[in-house]
Amino acid sequence: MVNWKKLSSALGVSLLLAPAVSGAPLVARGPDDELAAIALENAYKILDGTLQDGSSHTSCNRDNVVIRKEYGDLTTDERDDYTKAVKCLLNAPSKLSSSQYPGAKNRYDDFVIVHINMTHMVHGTANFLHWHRYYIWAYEVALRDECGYKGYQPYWNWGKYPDPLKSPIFNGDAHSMGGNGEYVAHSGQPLGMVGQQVPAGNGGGCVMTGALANTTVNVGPIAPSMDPKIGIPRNPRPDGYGYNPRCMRRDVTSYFTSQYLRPQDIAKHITSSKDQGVFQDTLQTDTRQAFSLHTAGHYTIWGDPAGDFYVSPADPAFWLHHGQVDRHWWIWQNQDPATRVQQYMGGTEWMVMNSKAGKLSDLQHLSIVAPATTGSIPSGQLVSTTAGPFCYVYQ
Ligand SMILES: *[C@@H]1O[C@H](CO)[C@@H](O)[C@H](O)[C@H]1NC(C)=O
Ligand SMILES: *[C@@H]1O[C@H](CO)[C@@H](O)[C@H](O)[C@H]1NC(C)=O
Ligand SMILES: [Cu+2]
Repeated sequence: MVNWKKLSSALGVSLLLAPAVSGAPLVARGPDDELAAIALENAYKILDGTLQDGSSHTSCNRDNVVIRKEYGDLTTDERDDYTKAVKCLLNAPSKLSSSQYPGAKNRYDDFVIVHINMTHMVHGTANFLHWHRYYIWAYEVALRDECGYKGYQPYWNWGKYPDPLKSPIFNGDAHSMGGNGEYVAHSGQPLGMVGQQVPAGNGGGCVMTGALANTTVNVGPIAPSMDPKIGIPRNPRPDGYGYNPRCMRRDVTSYFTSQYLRPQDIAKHITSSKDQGVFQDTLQTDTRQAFSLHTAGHYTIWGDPAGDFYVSPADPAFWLHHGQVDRHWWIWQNQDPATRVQQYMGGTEWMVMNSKAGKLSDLQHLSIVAPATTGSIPSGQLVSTTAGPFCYVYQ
């Protein structure tokens, strides 16, 4: 028998065993994976009732809890099932009014439009993580209930792929989420007010490879971040809801993964604060020294719509990135669930100083994409992934 413990310490890595119920042992790759293993252990203790997080876990238990996996840990058949379901949403009819939202051409667009509509109320606010957790779950529900998907929402572990173009997510093979865009000459773009710049890579054009090749984006742009000389057409309406069909573009590079999304960057962010307010602010705020994890993930994909603050969910890779944002929060929460899960801090409007403080009783809305069984739901029901409407953990 192989002595894994000896072997792994000889290799300079530590081996962590996940709880038996979750199946295969998890070989830790970095400090972020060790934190993830602690989170999973604590999440199971909560389900067993041997650890409390302040939520009541009425219907979720060890037998029915769902495991969300990393995209690269899915089999190629599972990846195909996922991209097939995404394409199904892209081809299903919209439920929105075509006079109010002329760009809503399919069910997938409904999700994009809800995000556009709520952008100012769900970013830089107390509910940023809660609302997006609910939003991603609603998308998973739609893939399953409306498109027959049998799996669960996968995520993109930022630290796992030093070069995202070699990852099963962006490598452009038939099982990927689509590859890089084709090369077009373009320049980098300054980002925000921090004096940093997104450098131009070898893409920038339409995504022509992988399962999601030739995806059409119908709404926006609203806050385009690509070089204007590429000539991406403007939306016919100032609110961005007009019909503006164009190819999905990407410019995927390792610029962000190589310096801001490494395992040690991820682990450092998780361990840097016990305070929900500090955690969510630093997750989203770029400084002169470093891009935040949230920003770095978005601009690793870049292009149009992924580089557009409002319209970014129109690139199907959005859900893998924000799945990881949700997982990152889950890992942080589950380092010490008793003190972290019920914390709620921050305002209710983006970039508005002294906007009304958020409360756990604030209702979170998903409009036309809310699952019929949940509707609008208070943030206090969205704090735990194994309480309220949720019953999942991350592996
Ligand atoms: C957009 O926001 C307004 C105001 O909050 C709301 O009444 C409307 O239903 C929203 N539309 C969609 C499609 O979510
Ligand atoms: C994408 O569209 C191009 C041009 O219309 C076509 O040649 C190509 O076969 C399409 N690729 C896929 C995977 O659908
Ligand atoms: Cu968002």
